[in-house]
Amino acid sequence: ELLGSLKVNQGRLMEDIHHTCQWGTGQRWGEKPTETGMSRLALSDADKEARDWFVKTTEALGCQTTIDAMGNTFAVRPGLRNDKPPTFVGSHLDTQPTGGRYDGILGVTAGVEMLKVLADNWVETEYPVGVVNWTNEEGARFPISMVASGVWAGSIPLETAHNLREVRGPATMASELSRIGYLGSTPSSHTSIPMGAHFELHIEQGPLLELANKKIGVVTGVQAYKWLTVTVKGRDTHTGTTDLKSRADALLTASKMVLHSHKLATANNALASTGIINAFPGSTNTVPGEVSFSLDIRAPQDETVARLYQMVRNDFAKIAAGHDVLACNASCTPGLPCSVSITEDFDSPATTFHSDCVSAVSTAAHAVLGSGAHNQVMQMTSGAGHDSVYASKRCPTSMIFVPCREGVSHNPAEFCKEEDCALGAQVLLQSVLRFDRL
Ligand code: HGY
Ligand code: MN
Ligand code: MN
Ligand code: MN
Repeated sequence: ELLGSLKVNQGRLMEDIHHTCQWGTGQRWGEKPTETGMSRLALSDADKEARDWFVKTTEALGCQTTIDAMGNTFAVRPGLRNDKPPTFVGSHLDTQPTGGRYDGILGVTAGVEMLKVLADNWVETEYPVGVVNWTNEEGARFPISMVASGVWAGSIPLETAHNLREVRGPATMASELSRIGYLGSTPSSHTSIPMGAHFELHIEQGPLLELANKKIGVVTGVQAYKWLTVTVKGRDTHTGTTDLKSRADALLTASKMVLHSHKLATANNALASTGIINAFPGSTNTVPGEVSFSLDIRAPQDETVARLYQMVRNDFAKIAAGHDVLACNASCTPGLPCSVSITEDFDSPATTFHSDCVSAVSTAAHAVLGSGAHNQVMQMTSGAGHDSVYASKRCPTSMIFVPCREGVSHNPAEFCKEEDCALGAQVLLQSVLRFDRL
């Protein structure tokens, strides 16, 4: 019937992706731009440009846009009836400092493409549909990932998010939101901006679809993850006059902790990653007296993350106190004890998406792929966090994955084939239209 015949326009979708990527090409924290990479940090000038494009484009497509107190931007296209909250498509326009062109960007531009298809075909949906650009999904510049959808869902206090300082400078989210003109007056809350459902198209960012030779991932949930900041304190001393046993070397101690967290993750079928490490004072000839580092721990089950967190707390205290947890004192000189403190920056329990949305995606994928669907579609959970995690706390939610080359993401080499972008957008469009009918 009509809805099934609606087709996304692949060329137009790719044009929007590459057009919007002119803002933030590959500036690695100030390094030289690269031709394909992206560095569109949340609330940067480049992010403002992309946001302005989103508002202008969706308003030209007949949407009413609302900006909330976290800069989340909701574009809503009215339906024939408006006595039900909109079915939303959402994702994010901010990227990692050395990211790619598809993570987040594909989801938002596919939402815009959905609006274009509806407009081209004069379709009037039963209920309103919407597209949302969530602020700072990455948590790269302001170190809580999915923070703005977290505020909208009522899981993160607005104050905490507004006062969040950027990892490499003095700006806060509130100061940057107002600087770029996206500190909206509408409260950032699901009660002010309710959603009937939330669908998100995203690249998988891992290798599973490609390895299984599948085209569409029907995402049933997201694994659990927790972000910690570990601070180790020792004593600044002279590198030329302090012998090894008299040092309280904070960086050496922190390095043992990073290695140990990897051993714990290996033993518990989990992931542990350190992406940021700062050594003070940061001088070649001063043994560092203070080090802080990030620790991102993830696992499919909450209890595994909780168990790992407990082991990290226990074992890091022992390592700081000088206990030979890593059994390396036989070959290296144990120094003086350090102290350690661990702050929990973020915690996202494992998420299960709603079966009615998962089945809307699955039905749409089979309708789009036709007879070949059974060996091109697979159900899976997400290793990466997404705004759909928080959306799912307040409305039926599911996600659609498409493969990306070698599963590489958070890297300028991130790549998704044009036909896969379009296929994902087609399944997204059909998922929304089917859900609109439910
Ligand atoms: O960290 C994540 O998984 C997501 O990219 N914010
Ligand atoms: Mn993303
Ligand atoms: Mn990402
Ligand atoms: Mn000196």
